[in-house]
Amino acid sequence: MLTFHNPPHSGHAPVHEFFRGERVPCFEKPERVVYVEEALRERGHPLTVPDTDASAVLAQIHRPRYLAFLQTAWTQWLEVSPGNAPLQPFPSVWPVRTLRSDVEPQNFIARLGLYSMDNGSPLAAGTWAAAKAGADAAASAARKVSAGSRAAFCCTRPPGHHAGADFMGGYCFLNNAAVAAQTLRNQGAHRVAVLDVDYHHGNGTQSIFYDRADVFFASIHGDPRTEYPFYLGHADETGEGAGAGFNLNLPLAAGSSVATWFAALDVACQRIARYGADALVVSLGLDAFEGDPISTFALSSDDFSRLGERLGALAMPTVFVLEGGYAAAELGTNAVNVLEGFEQH
Ligand code: OKP
Ligand code: ZN
Repeated sequence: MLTFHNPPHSGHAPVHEFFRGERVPCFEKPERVVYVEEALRERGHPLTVPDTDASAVLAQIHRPRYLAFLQTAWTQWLEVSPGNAPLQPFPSVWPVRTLRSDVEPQNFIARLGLYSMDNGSPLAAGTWAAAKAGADAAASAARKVSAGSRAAFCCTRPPGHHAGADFMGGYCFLNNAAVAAQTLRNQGAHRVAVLDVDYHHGNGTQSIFYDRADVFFASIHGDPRTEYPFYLGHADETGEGAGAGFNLNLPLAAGSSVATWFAALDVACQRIARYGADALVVSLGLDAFEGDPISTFALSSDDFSRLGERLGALAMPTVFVLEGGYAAAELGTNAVNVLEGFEQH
């Protein structure tokens, strides 16, 4: 399968995140895509560097002041103090209900909180370059698919589906799936479906397209009553305004069986077929895997082949975008199993 990667991803290498009050090594680490790249090469899928600048489409997806902040965030952090270079900034204050988010504070950590949904999206020196190159890959893949390729895969990190129009969250900074969907629209697709199979609900993608009828969003994920991102992803979120009826959430109880997961996949695929999309974007998180350290679903490596086959049966031009998946050594097998299962159709 045609695959784009983003070599600058390696410059996004924060050291630690917070977990149960402790600092622990980052789950979302460069080795993740190194394993996927190895499996792709071994199994005969060459890697291509992006050839499209996503800047214009990023301006359609994200708010200007958020893009301006993210692009210079690390420089701003060093301007607070040059001694900050080896340190990771984390937000500690957020504009929740009754607080104002229209005025940008001058304090850097307060600005970081304004543009974050959690303290789980550590920044590093190369975060912007990595995220931008990932968005370039998503735009490149969508252009290729618009031009007639059956499918393309973005083997990129950091992931994107938790990032909203003006905030980062859950290791995500720029919403690559939204960039791919919007690029497909810009290139002439009338309707685009986004299917998010990551263990965690794609709150950013949902929110970006919530009031739009031209992009249908469907997601299978751990029930947000117990699973991250907690504050979005419930079954009663069906879209609003022009987008009413064009959002489908299929939350599953933590610990749900593989059979339950594939039944939900079938519901999502039937709705996507009925929607009549011209193209599909798959937010391909691999953390529904039985060996994943931060999820509770139980898909095996063979089940990822079945997932690919089911998606291939939709017979739609498709852009795959890598999202989560933290059993790093197995990510290559599981990702390529999806792609090769897809290609069987
Ligand atoms: C991102 B993606 C563990 C905290 C977990 C939130 C999970 C983000 C998942 N230390 N942080 O959807 O895979
Ligand atoms: Zn996830």
